[in-house]
Amino acid sequence: SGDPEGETGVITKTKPKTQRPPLYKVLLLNDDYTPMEFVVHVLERFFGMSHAQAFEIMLVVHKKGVAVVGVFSFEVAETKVAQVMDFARRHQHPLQCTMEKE
Ligand code: TYC
Repeated sequence: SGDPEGETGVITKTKPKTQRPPLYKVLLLNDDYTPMEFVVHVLERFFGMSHAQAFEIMLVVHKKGVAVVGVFSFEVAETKVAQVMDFARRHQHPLQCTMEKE
């Protein structure tokens, strides 16, 4: 009694858990028809990549079938997916972009 740390003399600290929002991966999928240059343009335009970076990631998708192109909050990820899907549709390319919880 009279011991705020209990009777053992061992001090235990409780760390307040800071709440972080969940993050979402935005994925780009390969297909046989979307031109490589169009995909590079999408990565530059919507994901702020340099031309070299965009070309590199485009080749990863082309060879492996899918790649993570960015990690964002739910709202930003949702917006990126919608922007890419709309841009691809307007240009009549079958490019697919999706998101998944990290
Ligand atoms: N496979 C396409 C082609 O050969 C290029 C491509 C790359 C398409 C990445 C989609 O997400 C993609 N023209």
